[in-house]
Amino acid sequence: DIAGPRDIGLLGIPLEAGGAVAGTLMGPAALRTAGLAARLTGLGHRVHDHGDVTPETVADHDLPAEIAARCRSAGTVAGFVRAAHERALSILEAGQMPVFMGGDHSISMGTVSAVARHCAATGRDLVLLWLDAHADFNTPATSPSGNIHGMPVAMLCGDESLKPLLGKHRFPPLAPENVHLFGLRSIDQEERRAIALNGLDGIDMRLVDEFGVSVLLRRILADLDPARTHLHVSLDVDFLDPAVAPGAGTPVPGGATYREAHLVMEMLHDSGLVGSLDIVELNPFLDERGRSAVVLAELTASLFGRSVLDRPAGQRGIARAA
Ligand code: 5AB
Ligand code: MN
Ligand code: MN
Ligand code: MN
Repeated sequence: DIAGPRDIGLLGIPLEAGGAVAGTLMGPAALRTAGLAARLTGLGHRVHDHGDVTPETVADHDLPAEIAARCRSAGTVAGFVRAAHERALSILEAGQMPVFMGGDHSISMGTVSAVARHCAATGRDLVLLWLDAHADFNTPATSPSGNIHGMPVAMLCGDESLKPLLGKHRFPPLAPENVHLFGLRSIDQEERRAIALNGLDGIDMRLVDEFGVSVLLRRILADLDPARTHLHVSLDVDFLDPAVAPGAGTPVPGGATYREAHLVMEMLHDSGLVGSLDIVELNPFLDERGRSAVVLAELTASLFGRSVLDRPAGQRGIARAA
């Protein structure tokens, strides 16, 4: 039953080297302080907090010259990505539903690649919902900033130049048609070309304004077979409007409202498709009195079944009906 209790595995990945603004290393601590675990146990779930990952030590010069030269702090990022990948895999293998607490968005190179491995081993199709103002589809060759948190989607879709960040680990790259970028409002020129070329599904804020989040999300969910699909949700704090969540290092105006974001989470819960979640880019140093951390904890609770009123099964099904 999609409304039933689950075993949830929390994992903190306190990485900030993938972005330009320091502070996301405090993300896991802020989410814990915002009461994430208690909110989930309050909904009847069992929560296992696995603590924070201990990064491996990787030197920049142990990485290919292209990465070391064009990406900021590549060794540090690689160390976290590899450790996150291993820890993620063991949480998945233990049968828990992982909630990965970043850390900047480069942690997803480790978490989602582990989910992809797990899906391949268990015969399920991985679909990625990327809730973000940005596409994060840059590569070392196209990135205007050299910040690795702008590159995880390219890496997960199989970009060869980024593969070495994961070290010895191998994973099946995501099919671009199974990647849904949702909330877009800031894309770089070459990135935009690459998205079209590779056939990713991009949903920008113009579409959200014209059709609303519910129609657009339903269109994605309606195509997915619940028996086969593992949906991974990667929630970047800058998906939200900066007025709702100021704790973001790369804020972009015109983001999702509090209510739009909650509706997305509620519909995702009702779909019964979600198998794993990243909560990333929260920068408590830029936040206002913990507001953004609390919003993210509340959104996570909605994803795990919090609702204002009980919803009869028939009404829940609306979320996936075409
Ligand atoms: B985030 C930018 N496209 O590549 C780049 O916050 C920003 O994880 C990336 O979405 C933002 O540096 C990365 C300009
Ligand atoms: Mn991002
Ligand atoms: Mn972003
Ligand atoms: Mn960011």
